[in-house]
Amino acid sequence: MDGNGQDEVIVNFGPSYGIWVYYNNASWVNLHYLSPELRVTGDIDGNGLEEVIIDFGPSYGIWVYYNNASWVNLHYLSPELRVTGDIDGNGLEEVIIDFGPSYGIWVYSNNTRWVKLHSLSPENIKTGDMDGNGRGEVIIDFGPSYGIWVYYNNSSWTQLHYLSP
Ligand SMILES: [Ca+2]
Ligand SMILES: [Ca+2]
Ligand SMILES: [Ca+2]
Ligand SMILES: [Ca+2]
Repeated sequence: MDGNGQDEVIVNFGPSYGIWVYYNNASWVNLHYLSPELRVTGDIDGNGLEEVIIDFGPSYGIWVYYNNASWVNLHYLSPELRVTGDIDGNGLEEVIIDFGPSYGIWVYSNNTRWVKLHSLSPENIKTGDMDGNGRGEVIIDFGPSYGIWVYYNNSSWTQLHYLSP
């Protein structure tokens, strides 16, 4: 989170204590008094410091803690699933969010704009650069009716398996 080469540990201690960060293998700092529902990290503005992306639930929506410094509201909805990954390979990580059956999957691309990825709400999402070209794949389990699909290199869909794992 502070870009010094030592990873922080982010811990949700529940409603009584909120969320805390163990910085640089040395000290605890309270990040927020609320106990969030879900969180991920990723460098979404590409400056070398990891952002913390937190879903505070239906009352608050999703917030980003940018560069170990400031909170910004990313979306008023509370998502069902989300992951990060640099799917266009430009050094800024995208945030990929399942907003549920009414909205489908959206990508917050390069810290600037929302792009719809798919109208279905999946069972699970992962990211990883499967073909090693620097652009991340999005691996999605769409459930028993559709199986697993991969969105390759920010450009094309391929079915990976007909079964839903
Ligand atoms: Ca650190
Ligand atoms: Ca950053
Ligand atoms: Ca990117
Ligand atoms: Ca790739």
